[in-house]
Amino acid sequence: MPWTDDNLMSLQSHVLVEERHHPGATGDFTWILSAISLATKTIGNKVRRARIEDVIGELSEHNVQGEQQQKLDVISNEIIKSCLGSRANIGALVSEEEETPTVLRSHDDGGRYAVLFDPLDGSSNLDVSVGVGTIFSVVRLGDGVKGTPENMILTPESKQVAAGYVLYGSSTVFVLTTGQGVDMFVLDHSIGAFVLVKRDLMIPTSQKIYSINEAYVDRFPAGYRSYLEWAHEDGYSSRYIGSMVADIHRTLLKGGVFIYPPTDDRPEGKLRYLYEAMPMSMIIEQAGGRSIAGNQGRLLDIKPTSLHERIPVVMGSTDEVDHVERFLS
Ligand code: AHM
Ligand code: MG
Repeated sequence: MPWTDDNLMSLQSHVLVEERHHPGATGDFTWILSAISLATKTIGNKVRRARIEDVIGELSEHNVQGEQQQKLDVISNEIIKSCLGSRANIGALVSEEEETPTVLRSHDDGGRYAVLFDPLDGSSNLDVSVGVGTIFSVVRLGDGVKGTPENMILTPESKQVAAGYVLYGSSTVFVLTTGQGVDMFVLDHSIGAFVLVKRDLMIPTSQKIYSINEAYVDRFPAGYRSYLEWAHEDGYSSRYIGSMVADIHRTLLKGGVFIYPPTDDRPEGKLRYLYEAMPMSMIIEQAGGRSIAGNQGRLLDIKPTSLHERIPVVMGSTDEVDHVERFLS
């Protein structure tokens, strides 16, 4: 029976169907995404029970970025590593929370992919039950590229081939791109599966909404301040949750622009290239939007030189990104 919008389709079966359309497909994605699906269901369960299990709050440790780690950051990181660690085609796991990648196997031993992830983005919002999320990126490692895992991931021969996020909000939403558009799934708790709710999601081309931490305005470069003045006069509305996954999810569905600029104290911005900016840019572009690194042009054209690099971010509806860019150039 051909697929229609009325068919019930799980994340796993959706990926299997997509792979069938690619001659030579090896089932790699099915294998990796089923592990991500298991990990995020487990993390979602922890997030919902966090108060009850008393895992809200900070640890005494700081992560590699010097930021205070939350208990659930560490728990989520371990859950992802334990679910993905057994997948035979993954060579390395790279987490925002850890300084060095976890190397699982060499390319020669079948480790053809690296999975990069921010296990629990926005975790400082957990104690007030605001939506938080997991962001991930799947990178196909370049054939024959040798060296440290860092070199193998950052070399131009290695390519991001899939990206997604899971938002633990009023519903648990899985948004995925494998480079053929963006699909959205929602966790049906009664059957324990992510089910497809929307194929080929497209971001509206314009919407007068900006999403930025405006309290830092005095520390932004002049172009961002001028943009905000223009947007005030032009009747824009502001929406900022302070949890990137939730802010991007709203931007994807409703349109607008999400901005995290450089500031005087953080000249590179706050968001991490590999774990936040790169996967979200792929999703936004696949949904027909734009993503730029402030005044440095298309974000995905910039090649990072280290794993934990930060980058300014302007992404969302094409017209809205164009407006911001006008003031930055
Ligand atoms: P985190 O990875 O430490 O949670 O930080 C990233 C979060 C993003 O979710 C969010 O967009 C941003 O920090 C908010 O930062 P700010 O509080 O400076 O506005
Ligand atoms: Mg984060």
